[in-house]
Amino acid sequence: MLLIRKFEEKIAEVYHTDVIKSPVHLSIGQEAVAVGICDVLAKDDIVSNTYRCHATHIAKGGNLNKMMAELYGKKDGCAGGKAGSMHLIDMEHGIMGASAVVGTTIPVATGYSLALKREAKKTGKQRVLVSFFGDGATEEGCFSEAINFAALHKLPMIFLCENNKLAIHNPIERRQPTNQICERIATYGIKTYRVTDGDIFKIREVAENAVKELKNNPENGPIFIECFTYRYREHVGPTEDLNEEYRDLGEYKKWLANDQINRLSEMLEVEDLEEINTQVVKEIQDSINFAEKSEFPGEKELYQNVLAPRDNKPTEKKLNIQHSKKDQKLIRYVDAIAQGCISEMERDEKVFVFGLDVDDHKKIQDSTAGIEKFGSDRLFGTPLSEDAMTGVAVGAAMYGLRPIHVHIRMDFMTLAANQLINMAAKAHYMYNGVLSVPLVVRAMIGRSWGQGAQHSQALHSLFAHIPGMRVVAPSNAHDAKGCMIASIRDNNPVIFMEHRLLCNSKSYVPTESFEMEIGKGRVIKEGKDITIVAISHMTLEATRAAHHLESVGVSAEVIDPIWINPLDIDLIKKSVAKTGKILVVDNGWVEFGVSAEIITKICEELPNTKIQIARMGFAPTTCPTTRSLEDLFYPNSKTISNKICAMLGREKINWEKINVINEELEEFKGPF
Ligand SMILES: Cc1ncc(C[n+]2csc(CCOP(=O)(O)OP(=O)(O)O)c2C)c(N)n1
Repeated sequence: MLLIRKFEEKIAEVYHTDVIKSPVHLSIGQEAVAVGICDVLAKDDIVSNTYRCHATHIAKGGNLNKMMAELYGKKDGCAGGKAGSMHLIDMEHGIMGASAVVGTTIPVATGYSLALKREAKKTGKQRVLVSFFGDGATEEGCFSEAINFAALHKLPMIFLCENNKLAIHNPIERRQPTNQICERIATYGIKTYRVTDGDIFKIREVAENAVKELKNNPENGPIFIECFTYRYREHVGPTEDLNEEYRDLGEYKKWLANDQINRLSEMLEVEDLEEINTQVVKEIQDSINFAEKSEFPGEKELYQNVLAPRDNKPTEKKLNIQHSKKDQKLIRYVDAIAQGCISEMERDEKVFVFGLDVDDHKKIQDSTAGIEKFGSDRLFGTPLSEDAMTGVAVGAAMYGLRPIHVHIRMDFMTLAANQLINMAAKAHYMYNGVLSVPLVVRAMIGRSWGQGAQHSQALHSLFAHIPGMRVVAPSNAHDAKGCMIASIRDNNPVIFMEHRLLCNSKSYVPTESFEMEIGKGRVIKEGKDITIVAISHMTLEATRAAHHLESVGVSAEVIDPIWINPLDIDLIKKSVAKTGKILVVDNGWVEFGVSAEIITKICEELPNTKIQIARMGFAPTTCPTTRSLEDLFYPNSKTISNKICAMLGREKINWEKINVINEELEEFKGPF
C-alpha cells in the first residue's frame, strides 16, 4: 500500500514538470481496495482495470519500471508509450489492458472469464478474474448486460465496484435513485458483499472467501463485491480539490481519519516501517531512473502494431487458385458460410460461434446449420446485449479464442460501436502488440420487403475508416467460404458483411478448405471502355449492367474488390490505367464513403493520367420502406447502365425494353 501511495505522490510531484504528458487518475486514498483484493490472488489470476489503475497494477505485481516508463511515454514502457496511464497493461502479471471509456472493460473481462472457465475444463485448475470499476460504471448499460451474461453462464469472476461515490464531480446521489447497488445486483441471483468502512482486513477477508469459493466451486460465480472508499485528489491530475463544491468535506475528514496506510503504519515497529519506506523510495527512484533513461518512440514505432501478424502462413496448397469443377459443389452463400465455419471449427477448437438466435431452428438463414454438432460451448445464443456481447467476444479473443459473433442486421452493430471501435480495433496498437483480437463479426445487411430505415444499413465505410479493423464483403458463395476461413485465421477484428439478398445465391465452391487472400479483389468481367468497381450485392447489378452495355457495344470491366479494407487498389489501378474511366457503385451511401476513398486513391496513384470519375450508391436519404421508393433508393443494372452511357457521351437508351431478371430480388418474399 505504501508503494502505491508513494508512487502516486511521486507522480503528483513530477507532474508539474511536464515529464508526464498524459492524463493521470490518481487513487490516493483508495489503495486498500486494490491491495485487499490482489493480496489473495495468485500470479496467474487476472485483474481487469479502469483508467484509475495504478493501485491495482502495482498491487497485482505489475512491473514498476515499465509502468513508470509508460507514464513518461517511453519506448520501454509496458506499451511502448502508446498507452499512457489510462491503458496500462502487464499480461505477464495477469493485468489486462485498462480502458479510458467507462464500463468498457467489464464485458471484456467477462469474455476473458468465459475463456478461463473453458480452460479449467481442460486443465482442472480454475483461475479467477477480478474486474475493477467505479460506481459510475454501474450506470452504464454494458455493466448490466455483462452481469446478466456472467450470471447466466456462471462465470468464475468477481465484479469489484470501488464506490468512491463520485464520478468526476458528480456525487452518487445525483446519479442513482438509491444507494443499493448490491441489492440491485443480487436480483441477478448472484452473491453480493459490501464493505462500507474501507477496512483492509475486512476487504481481504471478503476477497479471500470469494476467491476460494470461485476456485472450489466455479459454478457459484460470479460474485459481486462493493467496497466503499474515497479519493483524496482531483478526478484527473495531480492536485487536491478539497474545497470544490462537489466535495463533502465531512466525508473526506472521516476517510482521512480512517486512512488505512496510517492505520497499518501505526501497527508496525518504527524500524520496520523505516525499512519498508526506504525500500519503497528506492523502488520508485529506480523506476524513474529507468523511465528517464529510456528513449521516446519514433516514426518507426508510430506505424508498428496497427495490425497483428498471422500466426502462420496459409497452408492449403490450393490457395486462391482455380479449382476444377469436380472438386467443387454448387451451393448457397449461407451454406458456404456454414462450411467455412465448420471446417475451421474442426481444425481449431478455439473457434466458436455465438450471437442472438444463432442456435434456434432458423439457424440465421441456415448459415449456422451443422455447427450444433460442436456442442453448446461452441455454438450458443446470447441475451439481447449487442454491446456487452461484443465485449465478451473481444475478451475471449484477447485470451486467444477465436469468436465469430453474428448480427442478424448490421444496424444493430451501432449498439456495439464502442467495443468495436474503441476496443477491438485499437487493442493491438494501444497495448503495443501485447495482445491481439482475432474476432470475426458477421453482419447481415437487409434489403427488400420493407426492411426500411433500421434493418437495411450497410456500415462498411464507417468501420473501414478505423485503423486496426478489416472489412470484407464477399458477393458470392465461393468467396464467402474462402473469406470466412481467412477471416477466422486472421489475428485482427474482421467485419464480415453479408447481403441478405445473397443468402440463397449459388456458386461453385471447393468442397475442401481454402482461403481467399486478404486484400485481394478480382476482375469479374473483363472490358476496355470503363472500369466499374462494385461492392457486395452491387457486384450482381454491375455485372448485369455490363451485359446490357455489351448489347450496345460498350465494353465494361467489372471489379469486385471483395475486401473493403485492405483494398486491392493495385487491381483497380491496373484496370483504370487501361480504361481511363471509373464508376464506383457502392452498396452504401455515396458521401464520405468507400467510393470517395477508391476514387481518391486512384487519382493519387495515377497522377498523370486523365481519368473520368463517377460514383453511385444509395440515395442520400434514409432507406424508405415502401417498395416504390425503395426501388428508387438503390442503384440497379439500368441506372448503372444509364450512368455509364452518360459518362461515355452516349445517347440515353431505353433500357425498359430489356428484360432484366433479378432473381434474388424477386425470390425474396420476407418477412425477414
Ligand atoms: C463512456 C464514458 N462516458 C464518460 C466518460 C467521462 N468520464 C471519465 S471518468 C468518469 C467518471 C467515472 O466514475 P466512476 O466509474 O465512479 O469511476 P472513478 O472515476 O470514480 O474511479 C467519466 C464520466 C468516459 N470516460 N467514458
